[in-house]
Amino acid sequence: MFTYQIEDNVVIIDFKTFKGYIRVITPSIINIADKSEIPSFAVENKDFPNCTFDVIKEKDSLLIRTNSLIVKVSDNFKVDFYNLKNEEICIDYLSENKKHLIEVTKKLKDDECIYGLGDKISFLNKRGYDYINWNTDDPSPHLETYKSLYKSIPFIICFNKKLIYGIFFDNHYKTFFDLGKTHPDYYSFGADEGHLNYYFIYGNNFTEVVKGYTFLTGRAPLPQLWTLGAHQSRWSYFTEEEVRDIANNYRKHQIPLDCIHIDIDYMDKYKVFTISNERFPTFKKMVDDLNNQGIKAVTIIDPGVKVEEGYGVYEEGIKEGYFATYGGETYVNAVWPGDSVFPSFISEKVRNWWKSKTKFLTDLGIRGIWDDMNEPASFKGPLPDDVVFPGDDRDYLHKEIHNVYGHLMAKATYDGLKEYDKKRPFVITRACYSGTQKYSIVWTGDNTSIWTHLQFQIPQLCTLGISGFPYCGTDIGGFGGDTNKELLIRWVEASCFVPFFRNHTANGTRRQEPWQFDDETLNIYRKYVVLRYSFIPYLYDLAYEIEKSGAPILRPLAFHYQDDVKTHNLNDQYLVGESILVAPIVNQGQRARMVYLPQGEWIDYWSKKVHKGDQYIIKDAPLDTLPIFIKNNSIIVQDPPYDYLDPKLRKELIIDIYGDKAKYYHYLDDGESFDYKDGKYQVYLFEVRNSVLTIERLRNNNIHYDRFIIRYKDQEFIIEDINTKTEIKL
Ligand code: MIG
Repeated sequence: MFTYQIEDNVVIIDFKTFKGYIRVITPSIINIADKSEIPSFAVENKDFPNCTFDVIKEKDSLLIRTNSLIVKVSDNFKVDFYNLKNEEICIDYLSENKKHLIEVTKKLKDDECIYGLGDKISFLNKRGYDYINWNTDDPSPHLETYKSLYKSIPFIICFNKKLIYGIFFDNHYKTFFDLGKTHPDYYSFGADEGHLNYYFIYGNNFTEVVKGYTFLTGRAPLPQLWTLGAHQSRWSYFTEEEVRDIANNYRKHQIPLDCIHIDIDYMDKYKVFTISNERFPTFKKMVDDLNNQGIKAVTIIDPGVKVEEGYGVYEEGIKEGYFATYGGETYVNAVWPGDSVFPSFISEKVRNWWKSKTKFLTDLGIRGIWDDMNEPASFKGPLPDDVVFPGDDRDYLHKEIHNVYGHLMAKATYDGLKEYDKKRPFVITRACYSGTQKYSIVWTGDNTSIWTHLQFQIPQLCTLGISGFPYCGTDIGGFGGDTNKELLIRWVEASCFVPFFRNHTANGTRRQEPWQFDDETLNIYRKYVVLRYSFIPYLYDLAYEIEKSGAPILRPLAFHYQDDVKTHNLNDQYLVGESILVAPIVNQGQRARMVYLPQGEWIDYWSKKVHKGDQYIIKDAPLDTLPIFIKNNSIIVQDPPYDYLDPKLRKELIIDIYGDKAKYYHYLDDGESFDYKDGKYQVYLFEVRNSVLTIERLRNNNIHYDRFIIRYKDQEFIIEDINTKTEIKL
């Protein structure tokens, strides 16, 4: 039998041979650990407010009771969770045959689903599969059989139609999740190094669990408005002329565009923070000209620094001891520049140095940085586990920081852009850990131009969203291999609402800019980019919401309809916020599909036909049609058409009313600076009731539109945005 003591919000339990620590973070978030202070890369802010709880000693167990949970602790550190009605939420199973040094096994209910784990290629429900978190760059086509991808996000959400909770296993060594594969009634997670350190996150619904997880690991900050626009990329646009040509073609074909990404070949011999003068003789002028066309430029940066005498970045790093070492020598592996060395981002000194380097790019007008290869990837075999990364306090081994290498690089990049670009930093990273969302958005790495990858985009992006990464996207059209007309069209349609919208493809593949096929492709491509731009205010409102609740932009249907089991395994539809349901075509040759409409009423965006929910319908979807449904009794805000997203041009807003009773908050700010943190933003309340629309500014300041265009049934009204509560008879 054990003894215990309470210190602030921690119950320390002495099991004689070891101690267990149960920290009550909030009434519904409990931390279970084998040590009192465990450093974390994900949970940066540990100043949790005090929270009251009772501890009751029973015969064989200890009950910790909060306002929403009962935690029951028994011998051998068995920890069970009950709600206040004494229903089992999550029950430990003390397994005799553990596979890992640290391992926790929990019971699964019959109808329980498991979502989560970030970018892994799979359907939404991962029950029955096992995974490994070890950031991996594997260039062959990613399939369901993959155990690891680029990202490590050791967070799962377990739910059935009544109960829901999350588990965040904050261990950044290699971690293992067996989600009912070995035994159908149990799941387990573990590691062979680091600590037992997990958080149990309870909630009444998905929203609360994701809110709890992002309360711990942080929320993706509000992005600049333009980053939600369309991006075009290719590995690579090799010359200045090629980049200009892309911009001109977009403008010529009247397809909105906000950003061009410049891949590795802009550098001189792949040396980071250099420019090839041969291929980009007037790089800055090119970037300025793009800016004048309303197009931002983003450059890729890899962590590997070329070994070359006389190359400043290399020489400085060597002189200061900033690179990883092995056997006392600087560790060398090969990446794009050939022999390369790896900055030790675990050191703040190194991060500050890297941060200072980003000025080279911002001085050239670059507005965002794309961090690639930061698993870290290497061409001459993986880095040995015991490569040393010098830190400020001690040395760290590769196996310890592998999964946070991308996280730390992204953080340094974020700090650089914040200081030199001065706007809300736009960083894109391939590798990351839980919590990286505070610094960077993500894309899913090297997918392939195959229908399977278009199909997986939906569960993959929905999963990233509920795992803390709302700003995510895949390479539209597919990266590896040649795309084709139909695949590209369906990919653009399926991505119409995807937060990070970028067409990108690999070196040597068929070109896939919108005009590379025929007029039909061009027209449909344009139709969906234009449509996306019209929904930008709605997406930006969701972005504002993310800072407050962590609720993602793309949501699996179970997010809002957990009590409806028909949503639990729905992998080919998603919600955008609460009011838009999208059901893309993700199969070749398909021209109609079944759509599940959950409870309520849903209005076909194209035909305006009203459908009852709680049923499956068949929707025709010729090549140019993306099935979109709007939840009845919603207000959808939209923009008039723009070629690019300049917040200064935004003078009018479209208020599109569906149904007769709706309430909607709309957010407006300068779209780029941090001024909103000082209160420089507006929130409007739009409300429809009894055939009257009320418009009200909730904040007393001078931030506003010039006019509103109101659409209701077949009517359209234009009214001025005035600073008093206005009532409009519909
Ligand atoms: O080894 O920079 O995922 O988006 O185009 C390939 C070239 C390196 C991998 C990235 C991809 C990028 C490519 N990079």
